[in-house]
Amino acid sequence: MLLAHTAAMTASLRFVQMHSEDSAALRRELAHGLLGRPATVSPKFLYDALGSKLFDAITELPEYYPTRTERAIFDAHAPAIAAAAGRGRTLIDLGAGNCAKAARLFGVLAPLRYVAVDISVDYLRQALGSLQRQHPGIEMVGVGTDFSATLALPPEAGGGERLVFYPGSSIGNFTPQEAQRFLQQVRTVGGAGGALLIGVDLVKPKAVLELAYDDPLQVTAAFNLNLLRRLNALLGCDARIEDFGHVALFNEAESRIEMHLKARRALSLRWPGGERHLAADERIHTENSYKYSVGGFEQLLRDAGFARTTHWTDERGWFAVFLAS
Ligand code: AVJ
Repeated sequence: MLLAHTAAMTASLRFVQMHSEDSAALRRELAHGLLGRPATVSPKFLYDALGSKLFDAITELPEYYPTRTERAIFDAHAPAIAAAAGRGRTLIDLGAGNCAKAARLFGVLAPLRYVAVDISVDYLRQALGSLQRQHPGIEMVGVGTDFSATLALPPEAGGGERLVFYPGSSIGNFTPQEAQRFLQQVRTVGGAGGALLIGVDLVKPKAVLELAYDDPLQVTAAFNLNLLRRLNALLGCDARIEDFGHVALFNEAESRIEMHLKARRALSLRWPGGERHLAADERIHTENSYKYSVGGFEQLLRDAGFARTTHWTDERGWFAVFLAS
């Protein structure tokens, strides 16, 4: 009896891997970026097993305010957010990772189905497995796909009224133009009656921003420098960590934090089939993290076709959670 019951409860957990990583394409992408002026490496390469752990450590730093500020907003306004977002929907979690942020909202949102989307389905297996045991009444689907290029979901994601959840201000990695395109795709995926619940980091004094991305413990420096290990592993490059320094600066004209890896001396990066010379102090641009005003992000949502928007923020106005439909 107990066994049969358990089997029935775990029957609603499925996994779908949509894209599988093509290592030749990744090598081409990395070489192309290194040969650019300036040299670039996409921030998506920050998140291997070690990089994901370093990012988790960043979220614990006193200087890195976004994660805990967003959590405080969700905690303070959970009933209002749930009332506006609607209960009993299909909750689609973009960049779900360990699924913890969405799980905290299960109580108030009471989703019928939870669709966790991340780049690797393997990363989702463990988190969804234990989550399903805690919430046997929620149908769960893990989807492995790189949604940063194009957002498309498999039929397993199911229908129903969809609430797309995109927390953490990951939208900041897109340029505003890319962000608008992405939000249009979210609107399409959400369908008629769909809604978006999204966390957005706001503009604030430069010193606060720069400390959040260049912490004294140097965890963010390690997170950034880890890209060199990725270059070596994926491209067969010969980068030496000790030859580079971490740079984080707020570009006010573009309203974005930029991360760079700066060569401490003139050097050449070599890999099978390619080479890139860097002068002393020349930089590899590794990440943009755009910061919005409330009005600026509302405009972006409208431009993407969302008619109705609401938002919640913290006392300092450092971070905002938007609901758009
Ligand atoms: C995961 C993209 C939201 O931009 O704040 C943290 C990544 N980079 N510290 C951010 C990041 C350096 C983070 N996002």
